[in-house]
Amino acid sequence: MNLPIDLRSDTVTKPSPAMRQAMANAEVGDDVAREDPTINRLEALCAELYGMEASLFVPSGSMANQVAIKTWTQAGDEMIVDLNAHCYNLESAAIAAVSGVQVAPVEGKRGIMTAEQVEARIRPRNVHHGPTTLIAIENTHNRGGGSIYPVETTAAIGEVARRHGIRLHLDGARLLNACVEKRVRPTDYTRHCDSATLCFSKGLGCPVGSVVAGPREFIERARRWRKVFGGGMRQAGILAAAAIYALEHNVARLADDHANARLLARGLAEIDTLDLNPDEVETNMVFFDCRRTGMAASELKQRMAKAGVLMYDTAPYRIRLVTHLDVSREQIIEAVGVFKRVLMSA
Ligand code: TLP
Repeated sequence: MNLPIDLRSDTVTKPSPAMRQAMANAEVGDDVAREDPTINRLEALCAELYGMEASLFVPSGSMANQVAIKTWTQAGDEMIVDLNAHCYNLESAAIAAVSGVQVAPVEGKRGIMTAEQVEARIRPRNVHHGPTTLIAIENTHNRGGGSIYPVETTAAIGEVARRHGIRLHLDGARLLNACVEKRVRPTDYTRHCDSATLCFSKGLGCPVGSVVAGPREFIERARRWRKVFGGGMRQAGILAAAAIYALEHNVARLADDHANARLLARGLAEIDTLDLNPDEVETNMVFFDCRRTGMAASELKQRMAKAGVLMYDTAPYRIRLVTHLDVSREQIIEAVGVFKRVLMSA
């Protein structure tokens, strides 16, 4: 069998030969001078995909989020996010370090906040508070289990944001997973948002790259912050070519990753000591609780790695597995077999 089976993240995917060919053939120029035709094409394509005026190519999903937060806010503002949001928990405290913004966390269900929860967290405008100027949602929600924001909830939060004169940012690192699964268009979500991101280096299989999209004037200011952050790239059209290739070839197949995640979850649910509900698997992520194995997540992770299956522990007894275009259905079946062998010999 093909070991190791790497289920740590969809970020581990490597560019395919065809993607590398597209990269090799890319026309390039100096993107800081806006002379890279392939980046210009990608930014136009993504603006259209999201129904926004403009978009900006950046090196990472973290930079996409943090450039957006920096551009929408002033130091001393407050922003509302889910308690488990990536931009709050997994971007090196950049909201504080880079924007000087205070987070008002809301405990969403599987990462999904309701409009009522969000509205209740908006600060009244008086001298005791930093003004709430931004709300950020994440779709799909990573720590929420790869969960999908309902379109109606997105619309309801958008309505609250507009009514209060607050901006709504969407961390859409995996928005296309949600769209493929729910058979909706990206614009069904993004039309309720002021800005939105998309990552190419996750399930779409690119080596590097994300975009942030929004109104033209916002993107102009974001372009300056990208330069401040050191994200002004030069002949990066070779990276944009990979992203264009991914948009053309790797979107519909995200459904295969979701089917593999469901298969994996059903297999793991047969193991008595693993706690998970396969019905909660919505996209390409499977989380389970391993307390009843008698092992901490870090120990189970190590044992599984020795047996050839790689995964991440995300809490003392919580493990995450992610399916992606570099793992086949056969490897998923094999991974379940490895789990059974490791846990039966434990
Ligand atoms: N997520 C990574 C790790 O950081 C945990 C992963 O393996 O899932 N938004 C969301 C929803 C993300 O999941 C990630 C990456 C990012 C933003 C940041 O993207 P990068 O890693 O490109 O900075």
